[in-house]
Amino acid sequence: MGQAVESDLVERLLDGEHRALARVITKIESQSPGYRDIVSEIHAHTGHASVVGITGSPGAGKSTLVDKLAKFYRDQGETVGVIAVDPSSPYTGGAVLGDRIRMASNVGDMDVFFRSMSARGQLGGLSTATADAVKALDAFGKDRIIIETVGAGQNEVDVVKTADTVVVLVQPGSGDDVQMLKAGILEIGDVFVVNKADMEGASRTVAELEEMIHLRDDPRAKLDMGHHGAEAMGDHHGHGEHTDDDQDDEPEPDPVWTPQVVETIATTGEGIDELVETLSDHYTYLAESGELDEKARQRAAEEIRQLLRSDVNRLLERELDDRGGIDDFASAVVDKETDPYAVTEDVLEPLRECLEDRDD
Ligand SMILES: Nc1nc2c(ncn2[C@@H]2O[C@H](COP(=O)(O)OP(=O)(O)OP(=O)(O)O)[C@@H](O)[C@H]2O)c(=O)[nH]1
Ligand SMILES: [Mg+2]
Repeated sequence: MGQAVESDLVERLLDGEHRALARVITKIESQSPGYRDIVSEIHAHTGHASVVGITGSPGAGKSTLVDKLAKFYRDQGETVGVIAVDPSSPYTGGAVLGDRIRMASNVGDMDVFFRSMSARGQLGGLSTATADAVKALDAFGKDRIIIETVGAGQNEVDVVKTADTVVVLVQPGSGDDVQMLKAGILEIGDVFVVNKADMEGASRTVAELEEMIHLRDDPRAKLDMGHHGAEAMGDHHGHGEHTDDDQDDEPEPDPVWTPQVVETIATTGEGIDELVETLSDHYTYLAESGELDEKARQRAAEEIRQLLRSDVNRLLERELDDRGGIDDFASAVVDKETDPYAVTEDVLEPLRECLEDRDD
């Protein structure tokens, strides 16, 4: 019976019914019974959308930029789905956020489907839920999917990594922002956007970013930093002099992507067309270099690992409960009746035996 309801929901989603799409994402977000069957069913219908992840510090202008991007794509006749992921707000369990209708410029235009999702307690749960929601939008038939998430912690990195292209939004003037990028986000940014280019310090921020990208992509530049000696001699481009304009005439032996820096004023839409073009260039690069497929494989591997971890964890919790809960074990450890290694050995024994038997 439940199965039939789910299949019907999937069918309606595939038929392009927005209400079904919203319900599926709600089920994914709340991990309500049957959501796994739904995601399993829609999986075969995915793989058509291009997915952009946008991250950056609070108030950098992500939502404003996403609105403009969505509008741009809509004006080109493409359909758009937006998921705003908020890793900081704790999931309240059961209470589900309604679809946020935020985009003033796009209200009533259901081809821009907007949805917010909040964090769940368990580790990695949010990136899995995001990936599943992306699948729902993809299977529905959205051409463009945009994921917006605030911040630069591991959670956000994981969330944004579910995208094909990662955009990091920076606002000018705060050197802190650029410093913050060193912690993980710089490595995964394909396109850096200096938004609020109408404000002071934008060109300086652009220069700082380009410098960091240069150091990241040219190991020799790093060597120069370490030893001001022999290695630097053969280096024909000293760090700090790198400009983006002269890279067109450098033929590359392998297709490599050098992260681009784009300036925008999200409030007026200035620079959006350049951003769209850069995103398109990156997508072309991904497709032609084979990285698109490679990324898909890596994502699938990560999804499998994540699910295995959480499912094994659940089995272990159940096993612990069956054995009277962890408190008794803990007390026994404190009372020196046993120790954590021995407990672990004991609890896992049946599993280990089972796997070893199968190997024989
Ligand atoms: N001057 C100027 N202000 C901007 C620009 N882009 C966005 N803003 C303003 O910056 C503020 C924050 O914009 P949002 O789009 O909400 O920023 P956000 O990154 O989504 O913020 P959070 O989701 O809260 O992290 C708003 O008041 C915007 O109007 C810009 O290019 N120039
Ligand atoms: Mg926002």
